Amino acid sequence: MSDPLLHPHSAHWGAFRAGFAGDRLIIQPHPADPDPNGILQNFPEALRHPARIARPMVRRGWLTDGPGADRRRGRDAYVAVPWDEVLDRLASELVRVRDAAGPEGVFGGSYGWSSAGRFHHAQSQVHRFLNSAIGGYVRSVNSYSAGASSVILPHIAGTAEQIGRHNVTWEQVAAHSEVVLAFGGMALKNSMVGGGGVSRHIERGAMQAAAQRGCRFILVGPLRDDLPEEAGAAWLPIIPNTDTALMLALCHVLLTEGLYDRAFVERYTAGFDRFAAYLRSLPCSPEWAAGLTGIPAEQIIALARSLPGKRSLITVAHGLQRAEFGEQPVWAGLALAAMLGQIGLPGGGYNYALGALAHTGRRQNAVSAAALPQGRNRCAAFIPVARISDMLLNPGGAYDYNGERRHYPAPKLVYWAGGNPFHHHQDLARLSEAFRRVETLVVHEIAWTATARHADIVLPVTMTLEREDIGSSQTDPLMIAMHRIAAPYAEARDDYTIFTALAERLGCTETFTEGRDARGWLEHLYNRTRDDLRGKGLPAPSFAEFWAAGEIELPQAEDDGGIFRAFRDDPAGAPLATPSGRIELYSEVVAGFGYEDCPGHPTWLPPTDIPDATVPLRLVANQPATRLHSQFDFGGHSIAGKRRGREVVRMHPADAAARGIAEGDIVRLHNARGACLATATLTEAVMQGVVNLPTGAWYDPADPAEERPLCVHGNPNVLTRDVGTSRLAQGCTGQLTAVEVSRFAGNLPPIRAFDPPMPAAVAAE
Ligand SMILES: Nc1nc2c(c(=O)[nH]1)N[C@H]1C(S)=C(S)[C@@H](COP(=O)(O)OP(=O)(O)OC[C@H]3O[C@@H](n4cnc5c(=O)[nH]c(N)nc54)[C@H](O)[C@@H]3O)O[C@H]1N2
Ligand SMILES: Nc1nc2c(c(=O)[nH]1)N[C@H]1C(S)=C(S)[C@@H](COP(=O)(O)OP(=O)(O)OC[C@H]3O[C@@H](n4cnc5c(=O)[nH]c(N)nc54)[C@H](O)[C@@H]3O)O[C@H]1N2
Ligand SMILES: [Mo]
Repeated sequence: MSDPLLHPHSAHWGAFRAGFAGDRLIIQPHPADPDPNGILQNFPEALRHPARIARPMVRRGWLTDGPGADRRRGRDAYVAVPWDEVLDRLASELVRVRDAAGPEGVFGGSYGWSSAGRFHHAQSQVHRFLNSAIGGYVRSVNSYSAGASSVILPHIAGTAEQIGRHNVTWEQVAAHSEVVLAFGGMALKNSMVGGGGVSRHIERGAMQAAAQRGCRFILVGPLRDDLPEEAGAAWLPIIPNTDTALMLALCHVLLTEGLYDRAFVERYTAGFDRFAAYLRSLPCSPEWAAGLTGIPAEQIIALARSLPGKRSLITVAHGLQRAEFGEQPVWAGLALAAMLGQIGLPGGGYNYALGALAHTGRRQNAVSAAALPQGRNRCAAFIPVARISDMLLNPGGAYDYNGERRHYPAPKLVYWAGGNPFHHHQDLARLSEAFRRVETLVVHEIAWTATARHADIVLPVTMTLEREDIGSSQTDPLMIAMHRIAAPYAEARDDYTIFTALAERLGCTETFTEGRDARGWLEHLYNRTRDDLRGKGLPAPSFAEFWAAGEIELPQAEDDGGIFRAFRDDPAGAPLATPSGRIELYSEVVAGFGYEDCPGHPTWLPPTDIPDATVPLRLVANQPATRLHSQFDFGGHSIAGKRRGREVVRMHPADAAARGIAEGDIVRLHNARGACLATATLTEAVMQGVVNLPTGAWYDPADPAEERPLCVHGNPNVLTRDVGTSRLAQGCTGQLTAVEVSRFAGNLPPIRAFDPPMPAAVAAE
């Protein structure tokens, strides 16, 4: 370490070194990072921000009336309770629920990104604890990221993991791609982030190198900046949620003009005839698609004709499938790539979600990454992750999922550590209502998120800088020894310390801790990687050496193209794990489910959540550039991106003019589900008819007593719909919805998102 003041650490948004100059926290990106991420600069102000939770707190209503449904959740006062007492109370409550209902009584899905350290990873900790203490918990499956794709892709090609993360690499793009047709783009703001950490941000350089070599990038999407300037992309603005129509029209041109790769289709796909019959019968002509997408027919034809015979790569962003019928663009994009015949070639074919995260487009490590074992969950019950409100509001209710008719479980207690449902979920007024139905809500948090403000028991946890850990992911070549940089805030404890204390009270200490303290676990987790290194005959430093060095470089596997390359090279020997062993352009299995909202081949399904006279604009609620989701929204970098204290909504100057909105005005975004305030900025980087308000501003209800309160800070999830993508996947559809935007003329309500809730003693009765 060159600077003795600075110590190694890592976050999902980058590896770095940190330390104090006096009482000022200094954060320096890892010296090997060619393109460091500004999000790192959220740390200095966040560390000791008053939004941090200082001590254990119990909601007054729960303390006085005990567990049970309670309409005061979300607007109640909190009482500070000493650690020992709060742990005793929580332990008895867990015993009560376990005895009454067993593991089915606890919802422990606890979706969320937590922090980068692999040992203190809160979601792994809570799962391990619930498995040890209760024998399991009701879990959630899939993700908000890839809700639709993770269910459809295995039916038609391979797992989302295989198609998204072990496929075409940035090295291949830089060296081989001739055309990259990027649906939803590959915004650098997104690939800046990777779970477990990222030491080198390589995407900008790779796209620049490809463009300089002559590769043509085409961005299909509503926002011009979804590809970096370095890509020199041509922008094809498209009406959101109409990409499937464009893809089908491109396929139609390839089909009717005989431009598609017949040999590839015959050898590597199944069901082409049925798909082709559909293309012809609708017909999915360029003129038809022009009417839906807003892209002129001549442009569609020219684009289709420009693709064959080149090393083309089709990418489809996660964002496209986080919408109504989100399965379709994922499948139609694959069909288009199949007809172009480049799948499995270096830099060519189909890469779902390339550039969505820093994990994609990279080589895999040749040794295992650190991960905390979670134990065994004996409870079979689960929900698709984005059906949380449905489950809580409708316990026992029936729903469809991936060919099954299922029923929602009926948990009594909900335990959340490392996630923020008031960030990630849709229709937040409905989510509030859902959380009011549970008997007990327990939340471990760093800071007073809206989720914590709904909880009955709020336990303050350390943030990453306040503890030691190991930063590691399956695609990053550096494993980081995350040194402790600062002392814990106030009474905050590590999640592991909290769960250990609960395990003692529940009589499962040995199962949960296996006799190790945190340092002991770090060494244990590290030794797995070390054994792999030894097994490969590579230098394998001891834990003490690793810790002193601050990092270790891991060997990476060959850039082998993953399952598509293997399949192309040897279709009989390395078939895909689909029923036909091929890319399925028609799926008997999916067709057999009989879902009208996800038929047996890529299909144009007209979206229903579309503009009308009252909500004439399309809202794109995408990932924020200045933070990871809601994490450290109160940090300096995130705050600097706001204006007048509110999140910024971008809109086209013509849409603003039509509404009398000027640059910097406070506006109200509204629809039938709710409303929020934001500060308007006018830009032609957003296509006309679209407004862009990213996620992540902390939910800040003006009056939490109202049924559908106004969020004064700019959280778009008060507007989005809580509806699944289809009966197949039931994925999150939060990316898009229809809204109106109006100039806000009233008195500006104050922003209180980052003020801690009032202590009970001084709260108004
Ligand atoms: N409208 C709309 N909504 C979306 C999306 C969208 O595109 N549009 N995108 C969705 C996507 S892809 C995702 S992945 C989700 C993300 O949703 P989340 O993953 O829930 O969002 P985060 O803000 O990362 O939440 C992590 C929480 O963990 C806390 N935390 C961090 N470290 C620790 C720790 O060590 N211990 C504990 N106990 N807590 C910790 C943080 O303070 C934070 O509150 O949002 C989804 N929501
Ligand atoms: N800085 C930062 N980076 C992040 C995150 C973060 O919170 N902050 N979150 C991380 C996570 S967990 C994930 S899963 C990934 C998410 O990766 P994505 O889901 O791909 O990211 P988004 O920014 O939500 O969406 C990408 C783009 O899709 C475009 N889009 C939306 N709808 C449509 C459509 O109908 N058609 C077309 N053609 N384009 C459309 C939008 O313009 C949007 O900017 O990002 C990761 N990276
Ligand atoms: Mo995500």
